[in-house]
Amino acid sequence: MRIDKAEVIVTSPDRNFVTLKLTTEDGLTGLGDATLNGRELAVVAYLKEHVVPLLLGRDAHRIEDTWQFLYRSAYWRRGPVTMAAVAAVDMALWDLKGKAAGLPVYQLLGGASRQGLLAYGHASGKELPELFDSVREHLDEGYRAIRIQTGVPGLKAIYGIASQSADAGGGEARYDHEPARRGALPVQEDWDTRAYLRHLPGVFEAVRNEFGPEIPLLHDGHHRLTPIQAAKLGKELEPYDLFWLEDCTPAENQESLRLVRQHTTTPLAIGEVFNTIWDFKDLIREQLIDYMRGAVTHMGGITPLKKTMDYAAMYQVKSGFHGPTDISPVGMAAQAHVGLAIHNFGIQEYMQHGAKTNEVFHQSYTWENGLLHPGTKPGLGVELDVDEAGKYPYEQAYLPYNRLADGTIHDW
Ligand code: CS2
Ligand code: MG
Repeated sequence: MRIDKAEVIVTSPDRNFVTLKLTTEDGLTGLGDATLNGRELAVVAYLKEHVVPLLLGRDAHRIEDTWQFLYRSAYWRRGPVTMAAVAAVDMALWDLKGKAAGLPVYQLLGGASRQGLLAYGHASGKELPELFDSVREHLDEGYRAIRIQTGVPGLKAIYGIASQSADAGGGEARYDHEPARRGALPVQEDWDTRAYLRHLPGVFEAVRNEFGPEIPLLHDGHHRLTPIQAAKLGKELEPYDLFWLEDCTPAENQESLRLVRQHTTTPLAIGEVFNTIWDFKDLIREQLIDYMRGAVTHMGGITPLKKTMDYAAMYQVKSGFHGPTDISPVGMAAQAHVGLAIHNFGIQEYMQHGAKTNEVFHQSYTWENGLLHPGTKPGLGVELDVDEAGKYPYEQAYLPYNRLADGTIHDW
């Protein structure tokens, strides 16, 4: 099954997406997501200039060999750009193998371990009434688990508040559809950790009072706290029984989570900015996290994501794959196949894509009764309408950045 053609398709319906499309000599096509939010064109160049020439004529069946070839022959390993490019090839090859076998990819990964994937949605509000409405909206949409993000008094614009319009100046585009803002330069947001730490526990108390003790609630700290601040927050949130506290502190230094673990039993989820199993090695081996947040697109594909989850299973660490809108429908489908097959599945983030995106990417994954299912079509189950994609050329967009009141740059 020789690879005959390799195309890098860039489109920007509701946001920028980069997709690799492989075509074999027998006309089979495979898709892979290579979207790296705010740095998309770097991956396009990596693919077009360096990877595509290596793929033509290769046997598409040799997934593991191709993965090892791309990872090791580059000499320069790891990192978000490299691993997004490798991921796209890996996903496209699994898509091709599924189509050649006439089976959905999860069947090639060992078959289904459950009926469907528990998924969580993003509820948010600048203040409580808006937040409660957003929670109700998500319950009405069938979500059985909900992430809670709240505004903080005194801060104009912070991560994750849907109603906060994209340009913070009252423009139309909703924030929850896309944290990256179209424009020539990134937008600055402000941050105050002490104000956030004072405010958040009260918000969770109010949400529990309003919606009761059962519903799984999640929160994304978005990498903004020091280890001791994260420990304090985790402890103060314990009465509200969170499903997880995510990215409570930047985790380049994996051992910094030891301090957090010492002080709190609030479950911890980390890993959406990680790119290889090595980034998780100590966190998992030392039981410093409970959920692995890697995304198939940023972890190098289905092959390494499955291996990392097999390693995590030894330590009873479960999956919590990253699933915002900057993971394309191809990436979302790929990680749904992995999620359905692995035993140590925990939960799947599921931020729904916009209408234009769904015109470009025709998915077969389903969302019913709060469960996501990748569908039973051969391969990954997603097709890309190239003509439709052609209507939406790339638009420069950046993720915001943070400065503290004294002007210091801070994690966004
Ligand atoms: C977030 C993302 O969904 C999440 O958990 O951390 O929205 C993240 O900000 C974006 O993916 C960045 O591109
Ligand atoms: Mg996150």
